[in-house]
Amino acid sequence: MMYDVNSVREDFPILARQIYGKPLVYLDNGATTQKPRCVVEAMVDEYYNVNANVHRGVHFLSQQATDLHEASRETVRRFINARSVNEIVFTRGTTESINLLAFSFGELMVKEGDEIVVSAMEHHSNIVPWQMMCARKGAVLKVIPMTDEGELQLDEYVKLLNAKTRLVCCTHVSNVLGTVNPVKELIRVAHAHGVPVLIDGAQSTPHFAVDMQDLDCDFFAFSGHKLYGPTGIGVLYGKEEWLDRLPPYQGGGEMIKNVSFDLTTYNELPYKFEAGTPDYIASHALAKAIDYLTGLGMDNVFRHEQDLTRYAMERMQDEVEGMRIFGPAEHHDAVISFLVRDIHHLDMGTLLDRLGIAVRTGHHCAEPLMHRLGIEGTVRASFGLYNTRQEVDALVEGIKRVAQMF
Ligand code: C6P
Repeated sequence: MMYDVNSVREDFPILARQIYGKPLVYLDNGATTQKPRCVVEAMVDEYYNVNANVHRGVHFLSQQATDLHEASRETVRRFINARSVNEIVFTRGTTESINLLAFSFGELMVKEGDEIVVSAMEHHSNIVPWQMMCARKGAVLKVIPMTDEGELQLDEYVKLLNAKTRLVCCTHVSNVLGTVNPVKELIRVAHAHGVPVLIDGAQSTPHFAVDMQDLDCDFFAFSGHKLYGPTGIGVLYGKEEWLDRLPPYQGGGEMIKNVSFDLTTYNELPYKFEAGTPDYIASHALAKAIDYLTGLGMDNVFRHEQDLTRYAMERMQDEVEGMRIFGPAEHHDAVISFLVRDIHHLDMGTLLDRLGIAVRTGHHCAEPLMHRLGIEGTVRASFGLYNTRQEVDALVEGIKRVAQMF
């Protein structure tokens, strides 16, 4: 199938906007993606025509809303090829998914002196919840180091695993470097040591197909808003045998079977982890976003974005004097972090903005990675399925123009 990016763009009204009188060039997809019409319309339609609380009412609307919510869970299951809908927990996003796991896993599995392994290129949301849990339990955080090129050092990783290791937590794709980590290999090695693995899929799920049964990870977290879906919804995938054993994270309605002052029992999966009214409007709209993505074809999306990334990296490297691109040459996803000479990232970002080009600047919520690279921050262009080669051209010309001003 031909991928027609111009017709794809028509599904995203915001892309027609002008910024400071220039056409918007939106290259901040790593932070959040724009929404196709079908996603926004699904939300409006449900609020106007179906809205009622789920899992509670005998009345028609409540049942209809419940059916939509549970059908969305099945859509997510299919999207990541999980074995069962019991393995799909709706959360507010990647951050909440990881906090949920850090609490529940910590309660059940971690004691003083135990070790949790994370990588040098994690987002704060895959570091801080583990630090908090380690502080609570007296456990220790260990870090998989990386090379100067931005690839994890697998020989060092193997040496970190021992009888005290309880969990390995690693990002699938770095939100700063674009590195696609060899997570299947990380998981295989961890399992050989009897250690379960959490993969942070916030930056992989929007760009290529993921398969829980093929990866064989024990836990996987991602956000709806980076996946062309709404804000406020995300997913924690967990193998059923793990989720069955783990204690609940939050208490309240929905997550219980029976409550009395003497004894409270918990609901079955996945509801045990979903206290309170879920964002059933967002779950339905997330399913629409997934349908939209799978309709385009994840392989087509991947090929299109890889083409843009290669093209951008080549032009930036060849044409901009003093260009420094962070991250590996191979296994590089649709994220390009860079600095030009000694131009401050904030200056570059601000001046690109005046040209209508939206990029992100700063530490990208990965301060330990910045320390490792010996820098304060970068400028980051991140591509989505609606970006074009013309937009890459605008970026490169914009960078050149800013560079001339300094
Ligand atoms: N990264 C970025 O601009 P939330 O905020 O919960 O949806 O996602 C957190 C998160 C977790 N892991 C990775 C790898 C991420 O990239 C993010 C979010 C955004 O890079 C916002 S800081």
